Amino acid sequence: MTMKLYDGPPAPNPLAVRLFIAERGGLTLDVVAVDLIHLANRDPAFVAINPFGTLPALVLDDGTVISDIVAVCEYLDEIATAGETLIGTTPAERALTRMWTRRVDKDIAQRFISWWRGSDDAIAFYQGHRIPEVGGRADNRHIAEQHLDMLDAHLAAGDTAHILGDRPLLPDILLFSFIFSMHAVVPWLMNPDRGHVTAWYDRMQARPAVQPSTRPVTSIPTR
Ligand SMILES: N[C@@H](CCC(=O)N[C@@H](CS)C(=O)NCC(=O)O)C(=O)O
Repeated sequence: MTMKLYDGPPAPNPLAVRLFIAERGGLTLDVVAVDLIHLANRDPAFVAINPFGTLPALVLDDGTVISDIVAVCEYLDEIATAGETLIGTTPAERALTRMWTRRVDKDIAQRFISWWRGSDDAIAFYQGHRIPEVGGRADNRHIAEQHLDMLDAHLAAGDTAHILGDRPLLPDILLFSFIFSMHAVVPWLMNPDRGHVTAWYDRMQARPAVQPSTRPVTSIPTR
């Protein structure tokens, strides 16, 4: 029996995990695609697996369920049998990765996701499943934009291709996946005035792992 990843293309959280797996290498998983567009993830059969009803969810050989993408990625990073860590090799590297992962997730990605969840389209889509996030939309946008500006300044100051150096790590993968999946419905997200963020996004998009990760797969073999 191998681990099973319950996946939900084309949404941002599942994409982040697929892209992480592709960039990390050294992992073997079965992938079960759940029809998120028709909210099959809210059916009793899936809620019995992940009581939160969200995707993705990683089910380990002993039945343990991990359903938060940062926890899933950190777990996979530790068990991979080849490739290079995307978290860090020293305590300081790991601390910086976790610091930036938390920043880009909490202050950028979750802010624009909350902004979108307050839109009429999202409210209609999630009706009965998620509490509509109609309050604080302007603040969510403001905070996301402020932190995108700070990321732009960080990329400019560091003169590095990615958030923590020349290689994309978990914070790059997480933020890229969210922007890639959502920028069409969050029109203020990719402001050309943030030239360093735009250049970073383009570099991420050009990576060979991106295109295959955006398509549904049924298994992810060892590399
Ligand atoms: N904290 C969870 C959030 C996962 C999440 O919200 N996934 C979205 C897809 S991007 C989802 O399942 N949406 C469908 C729903 O809530 O019914 C994680 O990190 O994996």
